[in-house]
Amino acid sequence: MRENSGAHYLEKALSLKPLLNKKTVRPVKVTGEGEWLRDGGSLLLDFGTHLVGRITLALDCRRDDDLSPDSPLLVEFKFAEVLSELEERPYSGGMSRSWFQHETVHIDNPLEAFTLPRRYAFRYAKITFTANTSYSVRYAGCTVTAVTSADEAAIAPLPPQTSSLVRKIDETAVRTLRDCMQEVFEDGPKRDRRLWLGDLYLQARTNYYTFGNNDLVKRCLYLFAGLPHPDGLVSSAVFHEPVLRGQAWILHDYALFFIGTLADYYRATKDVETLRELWPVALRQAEAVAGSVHSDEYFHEDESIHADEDVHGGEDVHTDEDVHANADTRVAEYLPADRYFIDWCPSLDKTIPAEGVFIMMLKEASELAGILKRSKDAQRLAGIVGPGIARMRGYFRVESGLLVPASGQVSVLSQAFGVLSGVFDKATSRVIMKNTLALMDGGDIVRPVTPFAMHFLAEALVAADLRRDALKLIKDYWGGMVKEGADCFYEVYVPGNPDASPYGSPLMNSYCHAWSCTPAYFIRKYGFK
Ligand code: RAM
Repeated sequence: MRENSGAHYLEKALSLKPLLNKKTVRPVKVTGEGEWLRDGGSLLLDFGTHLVGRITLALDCRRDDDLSPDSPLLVEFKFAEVLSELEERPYSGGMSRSWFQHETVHIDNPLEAFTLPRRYAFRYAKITFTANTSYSVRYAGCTVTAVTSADEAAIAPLPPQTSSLVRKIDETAVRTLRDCMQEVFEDGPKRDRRLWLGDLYLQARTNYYTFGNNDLVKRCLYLFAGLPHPDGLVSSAVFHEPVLRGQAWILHDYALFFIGTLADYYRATKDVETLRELWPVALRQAEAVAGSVHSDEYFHEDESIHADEDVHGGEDVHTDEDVHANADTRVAEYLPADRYFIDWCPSLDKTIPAEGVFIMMLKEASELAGILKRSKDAQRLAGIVGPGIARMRGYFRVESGLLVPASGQVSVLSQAFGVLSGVFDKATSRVIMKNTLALMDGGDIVRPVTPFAMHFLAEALVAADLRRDALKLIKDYWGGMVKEGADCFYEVYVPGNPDASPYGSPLMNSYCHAWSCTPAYFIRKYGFK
């Protein structure tokens, strides 16, 4: 089998499948305990914190004539990560309602303990005995076999001076990551229970400072490498069960994050063998994404966002010479930003964030090429990234000290990814981020809606040497969820708007979401207290 073939990559991935650690957990509170129930009577179990696992329920039965049950028991289970998921609300969103954690089962022998076969993610379980049985049932006990591939013993204690809020944020972040670590790094154990590359990029970074399960990162990289699209781009997500396959979607930021994930993996492990094996996949992502910038197929003059139309005033640093200086092939004037995820914010102009991710990841690729002494690849990458750097410079407006695309939109994420691209010097980066914070404090600026995107804002603050502001952001934003009683960090969080959802209903949102776990990374890497 060839070293770089898909089959070889998949074989490696399968050999790294982790064993799951199991723990038995019981509810801390059972509402309805001691009551005899039937005909719509219900129990509410609270496990005290978030869990992922299978539930086993035991019941006592009573029939007036003291004979054993004469019909099956019909039981409806509703699992919820947060209590509001138990509210009865209409749902008309596009995402399948089969994601709701609802299960109705017939139990033929209610005298025997019953285990639901499917895994659920929850803190609460509402159990309703819906049928008009001739007998009643009473709670007799419940256990959950909680599963994770994370080793909780690996978590180092925080320094004693750490404040209680930071401690709580860290604990919530670590729990979020723990419950998303299963046979792969899942995005959310409720939904999508799938390995997404953008989520992996942030989970893996946090993992190095917490559970240190490097082989799980390696497994996930090999899974993506083993399931490429015909053009060599990796899928944005992999389903590892019930059938192993790559998802049809390609997102360019996610494909590029393959490079960043590999670079971080190498820095954490110095595993040069894996780096060498996966290098062709990493390089392909850079080339294929850059190729789509240049490609005629995608270049429609009338639809393009002309980066330089609006920013060509005298004050701009951008010149056509800059744009073409390093190009080794024909250069289009824009990145197809609609192929980038970046955030669920619907009104976001993604031009600058897309450019930022492109530059960040191409720089990572150049570093890896240097480590592998692949000078031709390094040269090629420098040629590819050059025009992007020139375009990024062109977005800076001297008069406002902000990065603005042709649409004129001022967004937090344009500033964050602009700074993270490393194109601007420290002083300019500080100006950009200070201006961003000022606008976020009551001004008019398009804000991120996911902790995924907020991560990059925090990282940009650190990159601009504004660590105090990064800590304040973590305390305000992720601390906001903690103060609202979160056990894990949510997929989407817009302070003051609990109904925010990309799926038409917060019922569909995941409340333990991988991409939200990065406070533990910041707290532990930078010693935030
Ligand atoms: C959603 C999930 C996942 C994310 C993708 C882009 O389905 O939240 O975590 O990576 O969107």
